Amino acid sequence: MERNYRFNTELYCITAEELSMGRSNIEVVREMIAAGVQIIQYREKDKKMKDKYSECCIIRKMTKEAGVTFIVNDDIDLAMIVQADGVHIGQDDLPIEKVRLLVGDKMIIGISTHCPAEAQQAVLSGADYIGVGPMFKTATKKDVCDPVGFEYLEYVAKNISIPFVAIGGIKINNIPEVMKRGTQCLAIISEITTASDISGKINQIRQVIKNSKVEGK
Ligand code: TZP
Ligand code: MG
Repeated sequence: MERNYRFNTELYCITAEELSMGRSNIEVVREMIAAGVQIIQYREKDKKMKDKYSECCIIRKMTKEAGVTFIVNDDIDLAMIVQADGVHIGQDDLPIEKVRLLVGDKMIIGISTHCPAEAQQAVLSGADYIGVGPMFKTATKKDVCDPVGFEYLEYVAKNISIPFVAIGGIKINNIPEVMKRGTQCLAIISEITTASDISGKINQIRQVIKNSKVEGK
């Protein structure tokens, strides 16, 4: 099933209002869109559902107008009701086959994975992409496990047929080592949301990604 989204992008941006230097999720998303980001995930652990709903309605409108893929983290109902392009779930959430029954054929389903067995299971279950991480220690996610190791990223790059994004503690200075392991797309939160100049930071990240690709050849 060919879903209507672009994964031929090297940067997957995720919101984190508590790490956004006083800016709202909406302001941060506006800057991400202005910088040309093609995939944005709404991730918000602390707000009430009705507030998440209001924000997602606005972000859905903004992303739709800009042709940006919009993914909602955790909340399948919220993703459906705001007509997001996709939902991102974790290993402890509903089984992907059941999520697919809810969201239908058109919606993207992404799932976080930490080892080869989880990646294989995600493919078998019909995930559209997987998250691979955390690559490094990160304070952004509260219940995070230890870094999964570059071997797992290399395993995914060699053996997994669906798109994947490396995530967790990715910063300007460690992008080259992650890119070297064969990832095409980086999911980054705090390095971008904490930047005083978000679009400047995104451009800098793009430049490092580009240079890493050249070095890796
Ligand atoms: N999943 C695995 S690590 C992580 C998530 C959501 C947090 C990534 O945030 P940061 O700030 O890029 O380390
Ligand atoms: Mg989750």
